[in-house]
Amino acid sequence: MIVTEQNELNLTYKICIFGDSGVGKTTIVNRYLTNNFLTNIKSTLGAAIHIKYVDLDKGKATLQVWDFGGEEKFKFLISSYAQGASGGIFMFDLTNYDSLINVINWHPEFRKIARRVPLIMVGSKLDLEEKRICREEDAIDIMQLYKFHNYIECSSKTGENVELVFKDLLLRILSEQGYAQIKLI
Ligand SMILES: Nc1nc2c(ncn2[C@@H]2O[C@H](COP(=O)(O)OP(=O)(O)O)[C@@H](O)[C@H]2O)c(=O)[nH]1
Ligand SMILES: [Mg+2]
Repeated sequence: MIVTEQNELNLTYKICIFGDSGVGKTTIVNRYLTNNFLTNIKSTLGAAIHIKYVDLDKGKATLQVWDFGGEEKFKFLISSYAQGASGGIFMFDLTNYDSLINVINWHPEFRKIARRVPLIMVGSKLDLEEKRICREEDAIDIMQLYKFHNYIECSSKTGENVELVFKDLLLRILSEQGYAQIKLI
């Protein structure tokens, strides 16, 4: 934590996004950062790191958003990426049941390193209603069983709940770090 001369907080947090290739990790980060919807993004190699500044009532938070390349062959890198993480987003595609099951497979690696940090589960592509396969009840069961802190469904195409995903996680991180009274503006 850094307190500036004006007595304002400047908090920096690392947030990691995991999930199968194609669930929409890079797209949600782009939507959150730029408010654009991108198609045909190349599969992310390793991880890409993005920065987002969020205004707080008593200063600002700098979010380092780590977009993890979701391919199986990069799974061994999870533990190194998890180092120093303040929170995690585990994403699956509501139209792809395997991607939901893989949330269960991905998260123990992360938990080993970042034990107590808030983790939220995110169901993506909410706009593809007619192709939806994963039921909300199934996702909530997994959330409860594996002790995720929340479950949110969103669409990077329409933008629905995209801000909420990051706000919810940031508020949980702030609370975990002893800043429960801080508000986002
Ligand atoms: N319809 C729809 N397509 C999406 C959404 N989010 C991502 N996509 C598409 O899904 C594909 C994979 O997205 P990408 O962000 O590259 O997935 P990643 O491998 O998890 O980073 C791309 O063609 C995106 O345009 C969404 O909310 N709705
Ligand atoms: Mg990607």
